[in-house]
Amino acid sequence: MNLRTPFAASTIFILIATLAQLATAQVMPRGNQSSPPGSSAGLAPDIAAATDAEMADRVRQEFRHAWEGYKQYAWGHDELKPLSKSYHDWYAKSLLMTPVDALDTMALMGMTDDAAKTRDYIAANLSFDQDIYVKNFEITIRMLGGLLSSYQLSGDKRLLALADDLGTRLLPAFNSPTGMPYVDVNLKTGAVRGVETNPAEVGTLLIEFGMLTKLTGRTVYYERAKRAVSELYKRRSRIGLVGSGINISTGQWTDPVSHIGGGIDSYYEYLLKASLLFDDKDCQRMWTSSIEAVNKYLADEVSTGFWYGQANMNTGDRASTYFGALDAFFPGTLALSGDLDRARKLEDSAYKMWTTFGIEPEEINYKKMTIAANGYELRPEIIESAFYLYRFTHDPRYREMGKVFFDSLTKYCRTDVAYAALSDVKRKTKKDEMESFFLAETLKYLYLLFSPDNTLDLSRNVFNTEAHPMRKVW
Ligand code: DMJ
Repeated sequence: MNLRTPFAASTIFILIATLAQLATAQVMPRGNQSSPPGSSAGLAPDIAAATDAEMADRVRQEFRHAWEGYKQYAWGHDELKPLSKSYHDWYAKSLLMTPVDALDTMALMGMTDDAAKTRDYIAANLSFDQDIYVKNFEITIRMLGGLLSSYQLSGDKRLLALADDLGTRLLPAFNSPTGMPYVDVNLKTGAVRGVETNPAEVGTLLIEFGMLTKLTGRTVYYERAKRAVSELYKRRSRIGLVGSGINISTGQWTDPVSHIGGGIDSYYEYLLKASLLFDDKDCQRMWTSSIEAVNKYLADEVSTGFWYGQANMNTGDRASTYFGALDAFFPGTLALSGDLDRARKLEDSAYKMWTTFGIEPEEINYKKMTIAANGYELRPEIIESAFYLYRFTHDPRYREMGKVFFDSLTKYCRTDVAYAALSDVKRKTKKDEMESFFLAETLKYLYLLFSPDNTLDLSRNVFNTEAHPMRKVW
């Protein structure tokens, strides 16, 4: 790990992570927490025997398979429908979501020719001058994030110009009485709508808008996104938790249930990551006090393992015991913060969730180990966490887990033209959806899990929540 970075906060975090890693290595031989995950999971023999380089290559082949399916049946549109072999656009006009989201994965996988052709297509055909209301959060993490990381990887200024244009069109979202963003913004008129939102939609903008400021010199982006997250943090409860719903006009909470899952998840992730990427001391302070409350009130050690559940943000009383595919990002964030102990334990629980049902359900009741939401959306989070844990521990256990994830994906989600989400993880019933994050995140983290560390240097890059790497250089 390279410690020669001019970023003081990053250095401290990396140092903590490294020390924790060394401490772990001293007390535990590698992979000793239990038997290697792959050994009992009925892996296909060729996967069980595959080397790391072979696994990385197999993941690349599967990316290519899904990308070819998109190109053949959905080219120019937002997403491929893998069963009907048609396409889906989020709005009245396509925003080329899959190509923009998938572009940096191609670059990292060395698919230079595809990446160059896709960049040219995006530059020639993507226009944000559209009279459509878009979701500020989703368009920021997928489109703005994708354009910025691909700009940094390629140096193609056309992508930065598109990102700057998109950022300008999204800025009206912040014109609310509190400074927290409206849910939707019209890209042409700047009209806004949607006052009922959640911490993730308010707090998951600073990495992308912050990078825009660093790369264009326009300070308004950083200021607006930073104000939004600070206004949210200011409204945390007396015991330091945030709820699931907030009104951005009144600043009042509309749902007091606190957790680390969908709707709150990346708010925490970005407090930590913005402190690392921008050396932002306010974010570091907000992260430190938030994680203390989260560990105190949401962490839950029960007979089935170590989990994070739901609690009332004002009293801290346990509200329910659900954990799901989205929550599985948290071992990765804990690992990045240096807390390898909790990160390892939580990833073990998440892995148990995956293997109990043959693939990961959207949500389970972790006390009873029963399914609460019965789908698999091709989500990346558990793989993302295995990737971070592998990088910080080099414990082969996490690559073994990766083989199991890959095996289940190819067994249950692969179609003749691409990959499909599951509507029912028990019956392994496919549905006609392949979200862009499958190419942006799921296959990227799986590829990086099996690739040499220098494929993407974690001391110089911070991933946005859609797995777009942002380089600490501007
Ligand atoms: C992605 O769009 C992002 O990872 C987001 O933070 C959560 N949901 C999906 C993937 O599951």
